Amino acid sequence: MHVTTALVLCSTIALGLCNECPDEEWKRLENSCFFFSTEERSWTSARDFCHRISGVDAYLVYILSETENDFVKDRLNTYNYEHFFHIGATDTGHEGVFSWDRTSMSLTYTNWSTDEPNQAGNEDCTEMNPGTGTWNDIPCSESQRFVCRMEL
Ligand SMILES: [Ca+2]
Ligand SMILES: [Ca+2]
Repeated sequence: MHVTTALVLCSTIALGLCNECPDEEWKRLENSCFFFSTEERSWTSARDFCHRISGVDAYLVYILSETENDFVKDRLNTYNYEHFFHIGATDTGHEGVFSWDRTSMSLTYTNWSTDEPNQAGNEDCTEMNPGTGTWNDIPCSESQRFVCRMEL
């Protein structure tokens, strides 16, 4: 079922019946659903895509714990694994202070690679290394695959 169709249906029936991810393209961890793209977009375009795909409340992935980071990393490994993926951390608002696209809140959990974030050139967005699960700041214009997340 198409994502939008599933969401429209869910919005019209009792809330408790919709306590599932939109479709098989979304992978579930506890009460969150994760979408792993196979296309590449800039960070900003990926963010907008995540907002649009849900129709309501999906964002570039935010990661709040090692468990969540491991879940995302393991999924990246099952999809493809030369590809690095955008995650939702950005410091466009305040250089050097990263926050999540979803909340605009500072990161409580981080898994930066050694010597990252390093703002090499002009790096205000963040990718995950699918092999290690570690993060690196990169230019927001870089085209990458990406991960969206929504709450149930
Ligand atoms: Ca930066
Ligand atoms: Ca960097």
